[in-house]
Amino acid sequence: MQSIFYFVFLFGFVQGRGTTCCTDGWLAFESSCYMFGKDVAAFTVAEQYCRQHGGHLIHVDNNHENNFIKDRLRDLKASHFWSGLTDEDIEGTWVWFDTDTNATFVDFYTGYGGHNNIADCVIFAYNLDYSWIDYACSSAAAKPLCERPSESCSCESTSANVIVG
Ligand SMILES: *[C@@H]1O[C@H](CO)[C@@H](O)[C@H](O)[C@H]1NC(C)=O
Ligand SMILES: [Ca+2]
Ligand SMILES: [Ca+2]
Repeated sequence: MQSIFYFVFLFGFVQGRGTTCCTDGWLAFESSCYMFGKDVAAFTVAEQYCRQHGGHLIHVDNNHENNFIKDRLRDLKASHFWSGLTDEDIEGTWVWFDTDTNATFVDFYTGYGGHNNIADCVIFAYNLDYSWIDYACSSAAAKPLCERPSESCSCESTSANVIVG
C-alpha cells in the first residue's frame, strides 16, 4: 500500500513537472497555448478575438516556435492566419503587438517585409507554405492565430486521481 502511494506521488510529480496545460481547444507547445480561429477577420478584429479568449495574436519568438506552428498549419488549415506582427507605427520596423517590441526573428517570403505602406500586418500565407507576407491590416483575409501562456497546471492531482480511481 505504501509503495502504491509513493508511485502515485512520484507519477504525479513527474507528470506535473514540465507538462504544459492548456484549456480545451488550445494546443500546447513549450510554455504557450495556441488556438486557430475559424473565421476570417481584419487584423484588429482578429486581435480582439484573441483577447476575448485570454491571449493575443501569436508572437513568434524564434525559428523553433515558427516551425512548430507552420507544421500544424500544413497539417490542418488551408487558410491564411494573422500573426501579431505589424509595422503600422514606423514603416519597415516590425513590432510585436503584444509586447510592443521589435522583432528579432522574421520569416518573410522573398520580396516581402520591406517598405510597403499599404501592407502593415503579417500573415502566414497558405499559398507560400506558410511563409510570412505583409498584408493590408484592414483586409478580412486571414483567421486569428492566438497565443497565450500555458497554465501552471493541475496535471499532478489529475493524473494521481486517475491512478487511485
Ligand atoms: C526598433 O527598431 C527601430 C528601427 O530599426 C529603431 O529605431 C528602434 O530604436 C528599435 N527599438 C528598440 C527598442 O530597439
Ligand atoms: Ca511565442
Ligand atoms: Ca508596411
